[in-house]
Amino acid sequence: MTMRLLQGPLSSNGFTLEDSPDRLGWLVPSDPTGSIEVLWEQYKSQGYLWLKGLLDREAVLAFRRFYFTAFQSTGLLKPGTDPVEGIYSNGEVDQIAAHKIAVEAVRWPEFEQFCLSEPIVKFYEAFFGGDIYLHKRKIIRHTKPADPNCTGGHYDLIYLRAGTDRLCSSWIPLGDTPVEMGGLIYLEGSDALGRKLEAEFSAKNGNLSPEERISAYNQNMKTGWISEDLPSLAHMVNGRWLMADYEAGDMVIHSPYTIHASTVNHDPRNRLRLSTDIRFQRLDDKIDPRWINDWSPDDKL
Ligand SMILES: O=C(O)CCC(=O)C(=O)O
Repeated sequence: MTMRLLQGPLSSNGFTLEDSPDRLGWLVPSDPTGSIEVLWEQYKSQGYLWLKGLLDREAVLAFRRFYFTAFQSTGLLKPGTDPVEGIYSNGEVDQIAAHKIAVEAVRWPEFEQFCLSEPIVKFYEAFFGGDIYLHKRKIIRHTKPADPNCTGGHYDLIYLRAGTDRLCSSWIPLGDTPVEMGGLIYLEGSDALGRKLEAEFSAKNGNLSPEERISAYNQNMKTGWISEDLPSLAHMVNGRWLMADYEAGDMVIHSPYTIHASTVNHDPRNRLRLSTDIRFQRLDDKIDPRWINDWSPDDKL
């Protein structure tokens, strides 16, 4: 892949990422049509797979259009612009209406169809070697330009520890998402660190009630995030945050122990970042019962 200069510093929750080759790098793309054995090897060694062009670009953009069209009456989008562009209005948004649509969106049959579209299902059936299960709790996020609040550094098992750890998260950019738009970044080689942290948390959580023990917000974890201070996390492991210029049609999968986060959307065209994150596992593995319902803002996960 071609390296390029960033258009400005990357920041997340008030912390600026160090722009040095020791601290910042690029995700390695994978060919989704490659052999499953090779993809498994890559997944095990990297903790993620950036599956270039797995999905039909037009289908992804059609869903982006469908999603933002639903928000048109809320003031979220710049008047007179095509919803597929997702250009933020910078104006007043009817928060109550927008919230209602966001809650409905994760329940739309069109969203479920998108998540279970053929390329995704076929990929996971081959990857898991059998019948698969899509967690009902599915998330769609839109991120406004310049919003300083980002996803802090975490690994997903913190929220999913009442089921199997043989699961994969899919992060799907719903539209082109160059680095400047604040897509997901990954702490290189962090699957091993996630496993170590989880073992430490399990030991600490041993004396808590069963309900508390699996909670991401118990006394030993507080927020579920390991840290908002992404530069310090990179220093701690003497490693790099890996970023990518995602395109509509890409899907990244990551292990439940791989540490990831997001950065501020600094898109020069003022586009909203739109993405979904959904989780798959083998049908016959244990399913975390807290994830069998649609996402809702108060589901405490
Ligand atoms: O999109 C984001 O900001 C966070 C997504 C995430 O944490 C995930 O895919 O597991």
